[in-house]
Amino acid sequence: KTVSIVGCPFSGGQPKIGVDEGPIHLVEAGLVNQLQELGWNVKFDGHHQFEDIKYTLSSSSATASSPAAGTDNDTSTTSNHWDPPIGILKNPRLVSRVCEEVAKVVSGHAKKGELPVTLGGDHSLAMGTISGTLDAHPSAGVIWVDAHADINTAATTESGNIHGMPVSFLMGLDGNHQAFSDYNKSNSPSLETPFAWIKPVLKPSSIVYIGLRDVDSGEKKILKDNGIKAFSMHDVDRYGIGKVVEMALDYLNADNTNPDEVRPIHLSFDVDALDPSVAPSTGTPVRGGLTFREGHYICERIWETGALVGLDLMEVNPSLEDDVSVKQTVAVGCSLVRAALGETLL
Ligand code: DIR
Ligand code: MN
Ligand code: MN
Ligand code: MN
Repeated sequence: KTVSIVGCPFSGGQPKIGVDEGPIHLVEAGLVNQLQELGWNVKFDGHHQFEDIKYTLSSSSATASSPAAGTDNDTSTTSNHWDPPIGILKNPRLVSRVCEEVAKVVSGHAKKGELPVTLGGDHSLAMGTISGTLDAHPSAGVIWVDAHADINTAATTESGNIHGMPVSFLMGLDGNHQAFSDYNKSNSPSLETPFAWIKPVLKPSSIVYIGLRDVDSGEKKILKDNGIKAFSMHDVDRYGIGKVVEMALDYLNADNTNPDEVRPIHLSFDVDALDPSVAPSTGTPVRGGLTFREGHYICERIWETGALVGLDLMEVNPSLEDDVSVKQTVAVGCSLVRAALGETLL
């Protein structure tokens, strides 16, 4: 059994610098050794730098139009002159190309029978990881653990931050196509959406959410209209985490295309699903989240199914909050990964 660590120091899907250091801190905290101690053969040959992508984009930018400054006033990231916003989507070309590369890397590992563990970096990366998983395991279902639904389209996003949108692209939702064709109607030259490479591989019935508590009104409508299964923190309170995870697994397995085997599962874990008292160093903390044990229970129970084929651990930002908080958040990140990879309490 081999796990491949896919380190993705990338922050382009949101405006706060530092989330790109998440994977570096997770590895420096000893994650590779910890997984070896669990009996895994661990492949890790350094973090992906994506420099070639930035270079290609910046050197082909002679035709790019007016350099647009970032519109956030609370943050430090402004958009690159070679990747101006499309509508209000920030860093669209960079995010898209990075995810395209991540998709190839993840799919390559998965097809060799390895378990890809992607360390973010911001959650826009899941466009890559889930595209990669579904390329290798087309019948896989997704469990998305997050405070947020990350399903805004280009038509509904209020922030323009693509880490709030990956699920909509994976599903090929109409709002994205509509927004790009509207954009092209009012802009010349018109441009092809840089997201054209993403195949709409994720059916609305192939994902289930756990931990939601900060969902935009446009996203609520998308979840309703598409009949997407979601367990909010309200449901965690009502049923307890044990029942919620069973319902989530039953839901995905009821839709299994091959009823003779357990359905493969990709777990995409945004560390902000945890309560900020447990994981403070993250870009968009929301009160009222999962406890330390609830987060770990989800990982342990999914491991127990034997069906895990892909794992993401996203949005650890070591530049936010004090040193103690950073240590705590990095440690809980490592410990969630261990729990998903078979660490037991007894
Ligand atoms: C918000 C926040 N729904 C957005 N999303 C976050 O920007 O679309 N996702 N923080 O992780
Ligand atoms: Mn650092
Ligand atoms: Mn997220
Ligand atoms: Mn989130």
